[in-house]
Amino acid sequence: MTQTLSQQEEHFNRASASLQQAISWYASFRRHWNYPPNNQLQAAVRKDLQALKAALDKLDQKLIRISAFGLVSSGKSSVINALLGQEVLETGPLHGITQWPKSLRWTPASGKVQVELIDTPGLDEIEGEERAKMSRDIAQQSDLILFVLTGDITRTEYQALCELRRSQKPLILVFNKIDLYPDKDRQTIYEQLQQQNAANSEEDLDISTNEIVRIAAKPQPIQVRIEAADGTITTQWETPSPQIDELKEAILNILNREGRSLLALNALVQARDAEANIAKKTVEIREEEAQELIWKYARYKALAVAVNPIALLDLMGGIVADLALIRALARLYGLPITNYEAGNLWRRIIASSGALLLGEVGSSLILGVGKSGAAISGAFESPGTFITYLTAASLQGAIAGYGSYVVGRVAQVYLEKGCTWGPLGPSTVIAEILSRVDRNTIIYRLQQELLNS
Ligand SMILES: Nc1nc2c(ncn2[C@@H]2O[C@H](COP(=O)(O)OP(=O)(O)OP(=O)(O)O)[C@@H](O)[C@H]2O)c(=O)[nH]1
Ligand SMILES: [Mg+2]
Repeated sequence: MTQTLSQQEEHFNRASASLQQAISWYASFRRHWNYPPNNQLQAAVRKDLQALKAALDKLDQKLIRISAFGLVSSGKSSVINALLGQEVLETGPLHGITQWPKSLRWTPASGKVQVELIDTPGLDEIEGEERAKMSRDIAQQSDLILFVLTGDITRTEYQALCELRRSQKPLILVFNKIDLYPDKDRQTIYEQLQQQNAANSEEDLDISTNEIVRIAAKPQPIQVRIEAADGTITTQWETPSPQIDELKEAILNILNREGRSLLALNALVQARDAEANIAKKTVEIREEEAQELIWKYARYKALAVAVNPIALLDLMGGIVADLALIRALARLYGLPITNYEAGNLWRRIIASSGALLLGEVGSSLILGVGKSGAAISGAFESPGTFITYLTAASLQGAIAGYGSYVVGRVAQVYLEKGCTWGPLGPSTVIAEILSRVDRNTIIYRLQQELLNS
């Protein structure tokens, strides 16, 4: 338990540190964001920057979001009222009482975290895509999902549940209105779910018995017979008190066991998504400038390599040019990148693209020597040797330029996807790039341009 607690603490602190870093990073990112100033870009990422801040605020406040989903009239609002211990939300037998998501604060008995309970409209209330999007958004922002059902699970519920399951959030299946089916125990419910699973071969819900709770959030009044001392019998309607303990216990268990880690994880996921969005929009909006930049560096490098007769200088100059290109791209995107990071990125690009860029290095040496040889033997003395020189030089230049082009494209995608330095490694990026880039065309283009210049 202590172990878990300290682990939770560690997750929490790491998440907090990571989010703080991201925010200070993007704060300066915004200040340096004038390359030249781009209002369109600033407007495009404003929401993501806010999301980043909101994620940190939520983490700081130790605020856990629990949302209730289910079909209309399954008792979602009643469940939240029962947890709060007061009738705050409107409930009723008519379909569609709750029309918009509503959130309420709840301080559970443990008092360690604050909870925000989110009530949602019935999943079958709002139509189609809009419904799906709303529940996806809310689920995405939640740390724990309560799925409220009554008795047998319907096909619509099953599908909605599968979709919510995909959000990878902890989930509790809340079987409400148990006063109407008191004999159905947890095991029976579980077995019925298994049958549904078997009938739906495409997707497996993978629910365990301890994710199932049985409650009566707002039991119907029952008729009570009262026998007076004189023997007269009267009947009276009495409303039993809600049975909500199983759910409270399940929630508290989850909060104690993994509340802080859940918080940390969700904050990180939100931050990652926000950062990925920022990077994506930045790259999109800067695409044309980036293309120009990459092309410019590729051309310079190709030209420099082609005219320079010394092989070793080719290589060194090439590396310097690639590093400069990586830095220029990072600057264009407003991503802080140090020399060290640029060097690292370059090395990783070279390592991952292996054969391709080794070809550049290899040809640089071979052709470079050929070029040097041609230079020494007086390439400019006869038109024949000069043409040999020019062909070797332009081919080598083209390959070098192509290398730059690849480095540029890879760096571009890497800066976009890897700016969160997430799990997406450069090898994946390389494969992606190389599947898109037509090597021959670029070499051809560079060669043509060199020969024409
Ligand atoms: N018998 C019984 N009825 C319940 C229970 N909980 C809620 N109800 C009734 O079910 C009906 C719907 O409850 P709500 O809480 O409004 O359901 P909801 O899911 O929020 O419904 P919408 O907002 O319309 O989607 C109301 O008439 C409640 O009184 C329960 O535990 N037992
Ligand atoms: Mg409701």
